[in-house]
Amino acid sequence: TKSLQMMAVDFGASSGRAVVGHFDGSRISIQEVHRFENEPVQLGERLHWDFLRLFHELKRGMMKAKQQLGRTPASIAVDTWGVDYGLVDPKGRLASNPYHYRDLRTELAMKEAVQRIPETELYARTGIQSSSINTVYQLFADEELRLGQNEGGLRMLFMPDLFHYYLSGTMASEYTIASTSGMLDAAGRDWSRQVLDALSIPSSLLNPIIMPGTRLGTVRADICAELSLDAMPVIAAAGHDTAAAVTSIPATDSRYAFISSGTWSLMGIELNEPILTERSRRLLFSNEGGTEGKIRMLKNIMGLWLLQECRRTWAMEGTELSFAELTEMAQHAPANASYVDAGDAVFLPPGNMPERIREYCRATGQAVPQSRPEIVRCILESLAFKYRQTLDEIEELTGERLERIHMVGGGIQNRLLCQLTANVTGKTVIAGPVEATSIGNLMMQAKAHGEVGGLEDIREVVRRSFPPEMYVPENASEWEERYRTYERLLVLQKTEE
Ligand code: LFR
Repeated sequence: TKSLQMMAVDFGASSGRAVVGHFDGSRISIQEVHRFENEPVQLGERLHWDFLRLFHELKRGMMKAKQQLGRTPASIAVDTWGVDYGLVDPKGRLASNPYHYRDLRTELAMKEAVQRIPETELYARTGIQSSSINTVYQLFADEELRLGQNEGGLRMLFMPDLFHYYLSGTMASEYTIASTSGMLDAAGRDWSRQVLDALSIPSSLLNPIIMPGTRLGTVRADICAELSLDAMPVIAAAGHDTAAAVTSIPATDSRYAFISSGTWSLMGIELNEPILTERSRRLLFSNEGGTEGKIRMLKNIMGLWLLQECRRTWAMEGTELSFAELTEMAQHAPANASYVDAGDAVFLPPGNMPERIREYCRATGQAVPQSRPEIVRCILESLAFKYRQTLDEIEELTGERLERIHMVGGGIQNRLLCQLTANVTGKTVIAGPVEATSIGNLMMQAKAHGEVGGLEDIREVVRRSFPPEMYVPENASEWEERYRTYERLLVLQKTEE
């Protein structure tokens, strides 16, 4: 059989990577060729992504991929985090540098927007939980654009679409990334007229929705010349990183929940149709778009962001600690007795995370974790407890018992977190692959090349290629008891109607 050598570029909220993948028709292997930091830039009052630098890193990745393979890859696709976008003018110029979803300008806008269209209706249509990061609130916050009804003729491109545009010259909105916006009709899988109209968001900004696995065109001639590449197809694989990760979950049936673990933890299940009930809204579940028209019903949990931010604060205080060192510290921390709600939006903005965690514990009448090991332990246990809560909620919403948890993504390198997750949920955790997002990206390209069939075939390839690691629950009854305490303290008042 023919061997396909492709490349994927995955931009995460804290780092990015370019990989090459070899697919021989049965197995896929991947090799990282370039890795880089993705650090946001505070410019004046606003928090931005450094798009130009990121585009530069993309090109460096392409150059290194060619060097590694000794020839131009068979195709390229980009995936990124959700919700953010760039605006492009009629001449194709970037009208402004993309904002970071953690920028605070949307907070007021969100309050104003829900005066125009109630959150209940927004949810019933889009299936997306209300959050200040959502594209819909970011666009609503852009008064000039909204009130001027886009007289400048700008086009809005989500981050993966923006990279693809500057690579290929083709403008399109890939379904999985567009589904994070809060502006798609979840069931109809297209832009929601009602939402756009209610918020006066100009539809002239928008591009047609295309499904994952669509070929967009080829890399522009000037970029090929710059990087000495041959003509190379650009494919909209699964533009949303989480959608790409879920595509490559090595599951054999549907009785599992997934956790895509990185800066965020996205926990959920795959469905054929969205759940748009008042209960799922109150429980803060989103219905995002998956590959093959599937729905990813999931909850956004703060994830390793809590730890990344503590690490950044401690580095500024003069102590540089690796994630391995942080976890090692937590292993030997005194028994933990305090928890935070790892779904709480108070943890969204950057800055002084250790103090905010202490403050949360204080305000909820718990012991206040003082030392660094105690804080790290509190974070990891709080994440595991949040996963347990989310699992119970998914079972409630679907009326079905889940058997396993598939954890994928960089966060599974934290083995303590995987084991805690098994302990607190009482379910077997199947961890892997670490590079699920890049693998999902590559396999969707292979699909576009006609070299693999549907989602089931893709998952079989992943199972064959990357044997996962298993975590079996330990000390179940002790953890069950501790979970009951957490539940009384942080769950029950919030979720009971
Ligand atoms: C994960 C992710 C989440 C999205 C968040 C913000 O990287 O894409 O799915 O909710 O980033 O965009």
